[in-house]
Amino acid sequence: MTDLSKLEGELLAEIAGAADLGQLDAVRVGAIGKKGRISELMSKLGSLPAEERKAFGQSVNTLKGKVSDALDARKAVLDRAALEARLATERADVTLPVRAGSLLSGRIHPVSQVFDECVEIFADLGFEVAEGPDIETDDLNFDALNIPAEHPARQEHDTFYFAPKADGSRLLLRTHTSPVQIRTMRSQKPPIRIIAPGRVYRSDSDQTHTPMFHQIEGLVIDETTHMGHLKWVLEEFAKAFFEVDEVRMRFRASHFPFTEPSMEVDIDAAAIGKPGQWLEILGCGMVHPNVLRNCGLDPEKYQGFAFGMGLDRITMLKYGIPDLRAFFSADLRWLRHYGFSVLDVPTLGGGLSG
Ligand code: 2NM
Repeated sequence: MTDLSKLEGELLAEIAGAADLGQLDAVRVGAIGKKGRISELMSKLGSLPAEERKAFGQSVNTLKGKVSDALDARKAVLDRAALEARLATERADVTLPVRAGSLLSGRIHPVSQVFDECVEIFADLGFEVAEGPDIETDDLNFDALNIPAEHPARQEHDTFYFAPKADGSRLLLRTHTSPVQIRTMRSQKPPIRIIAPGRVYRSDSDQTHTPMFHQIEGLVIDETTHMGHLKWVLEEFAKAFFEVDEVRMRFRASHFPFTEPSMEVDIDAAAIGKPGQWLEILGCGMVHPNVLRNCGLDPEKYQGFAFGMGLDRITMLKYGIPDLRAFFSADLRWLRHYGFSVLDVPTLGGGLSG
């Protein structure tokens, strides 16, 4: 028994004296490791006379418990000290200015900036962002949208087709982001509130058209969604996007196969400091009953609106960029002039464009 209390005193002193986690682990192995001093005592148990075995075993177990507790307590103290030491060396002065480097010299492309601004505005209005592939089927890009094979819009869209497959079907580069709306209507139940921003492709190239450009389309489907909702959403968008308190808008009757009625929307250029002119910014309408049916939605129960606008065009309008082709020229001087700081993330609270 005196041996055990002596051992206890020694081990507790070693534990208290361990200066770091490495030393403490060495003490642990020496005490309760496989060949540690307490484990050795346990292995001697078998050689004791039966009447001593129980009491001795209990004493060794009590000792082991005390030593384990002391090891745990010391480990907690040393862990804490190690963490404090690490935190002291990793302290950062957040008041220092940003270090010159790629974060400061890099620039966000104006189209990317406008893309992010639109996502921010529509997210605030309760829209989710939906995405889909750039390569689509005839069905999703045209048929489902009430644009049948011989419809003139099919030619107007100047589609880039891939070589036909053995079964005659062919893939294409999407000419608008509407296939994303079709995919969403076919896979989700209303209410639906989405925007679909992304790249689109048309075989068309001149001063004001590039074969790849960017669109943002929107879709709202519910049981009572009407044109008042459409006009309100577009007005809220236009005010937020052009960062003005009021914007005059004009809705002109138009025609798209996928909406009825269809409208084109102009804004008073006063919004960009050039009063007295109307600028076309988007197309919209109430989703055609055929489109709803093509997506498995009952047009007697559901209705909604959709809109589409060219991001490149509204980027030029908002930021006064005169030449569309410079967008894709990868000219660093142009990007330094028209680009945005990486750190200037557009938010409604902090101002969209900084
Ligand atoms: C536009 C104009 C009007 C449109 C319609 C749909 C869908 F899938 F719901 F039918 N998506 N986008 C739409 C409507 C697009 O772009 C000028």
